[in-house]
Amino acid sequence: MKSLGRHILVEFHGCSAEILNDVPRIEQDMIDAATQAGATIISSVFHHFSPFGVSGVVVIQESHLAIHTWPEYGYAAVDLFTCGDSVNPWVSYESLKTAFEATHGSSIEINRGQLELLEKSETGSDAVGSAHQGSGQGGATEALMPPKHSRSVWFTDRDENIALSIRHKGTPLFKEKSPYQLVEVFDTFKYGKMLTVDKMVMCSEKDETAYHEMIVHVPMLANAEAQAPIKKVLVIGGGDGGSVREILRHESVESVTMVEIDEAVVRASREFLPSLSYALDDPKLDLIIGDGIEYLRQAADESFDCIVVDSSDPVGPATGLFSAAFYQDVYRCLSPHGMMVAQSESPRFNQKAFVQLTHCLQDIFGEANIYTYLAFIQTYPTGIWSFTYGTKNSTNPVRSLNPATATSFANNHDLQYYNSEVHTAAFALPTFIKAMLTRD
Ligand code: SPD
Repeated sequence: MKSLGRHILVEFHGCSAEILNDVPRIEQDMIDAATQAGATIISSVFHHFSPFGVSGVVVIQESHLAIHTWPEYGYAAVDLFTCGDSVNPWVSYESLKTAFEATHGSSIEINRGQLELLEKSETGSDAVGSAHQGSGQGGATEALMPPKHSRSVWFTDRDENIALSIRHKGTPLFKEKSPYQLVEVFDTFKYGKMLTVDKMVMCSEKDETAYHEMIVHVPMLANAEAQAPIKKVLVIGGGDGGSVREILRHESVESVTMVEIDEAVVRASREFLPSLSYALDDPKLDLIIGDGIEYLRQAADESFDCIVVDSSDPVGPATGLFSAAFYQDVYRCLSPHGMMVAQSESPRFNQKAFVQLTHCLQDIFGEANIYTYLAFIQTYPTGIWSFTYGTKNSTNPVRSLNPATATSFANNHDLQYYNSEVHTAAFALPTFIKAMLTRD
């Protein structure tokens, strides 16, 4: 029976759950399956769904390949729709079955647009000129505009209710399952190279300055004119090097110790984020690959003037960096004039961690010695991010600022986010955030 198209509806069962949740991989598998079948790729759009699943379409000159996956069931529903004789959809079927490691697949084929049931309008096809290769019309559009493959692949940082998606170029530049987490680097369209761990954004080339300038210069400049200079700094986490880069701008600093648990983060950053990681080669830095919690447990009392907790989010290896035991060690290891700062998550995206960490620090440092401040981080879900400053010397981080010193520091170092006005304003909390932090 002659028809305009062949539509194969495919069920793949027993597939690898990991593959079925991997957007760039599925996109590549679908593109490969189309190419192997003899199709010409025009465009692809792929999305990740929360908490699991991928949907996507590869538009081909001869129609389309579409997919939706349920990794939790090891199941993928695939549509293979082709027009004309130049493409064999069964080649795509076999290719995808292998790529998804399916234990079995089933399918039905439907003829779409059966010619004996159709009546062809002469005016329509001649006037418009069909670019649809399989329709047999050829056409002016096709001759003048050869198809160009455009991709639309998105990284999504999300929980069950909120997500932030960033479009990237598809295949990760770096992908490694370290003993601690999945470390990846993506090449994004708007934010340059972007480092992620366990599918959460850590930093990107184009907006990392907001995070690193704010986590470092707020505490450092608040204490810049204190009687005892800040000489010894400890960074927990921070394997990309951004925090160390900012700390080393301060001339009083004599040494920085950084304890990063995951050498894969350091390696990925050295290779793909050189504008941050160059600081990791500074002679003032002692870079330790190890467990920051254990390091502090064994560190001497009062051994650091400033401790920066540049952690990832409170899942996996960073969970302990949100605990009271860890911050008791932070307090103990600070010199009498010392202070600390921690990234304390998003008040909206991770309200529980934000509130719990603030209260935990208040219990350890005293409520009057803990200050929350905010910054806009465009690549983090909700865009609004918090830092928590704790002082052992009762320095108020707003009143102690010398605006002239902060201004000339920001200008001299060509800072992109921090300035003296931002420093002061960052401590002004919206009412709903103050309310979150109010203790019963
Ligand atoms: N979801 C992002 C939490 C912040 C993690 N720290 C980023 C590391 C940058 N040095």
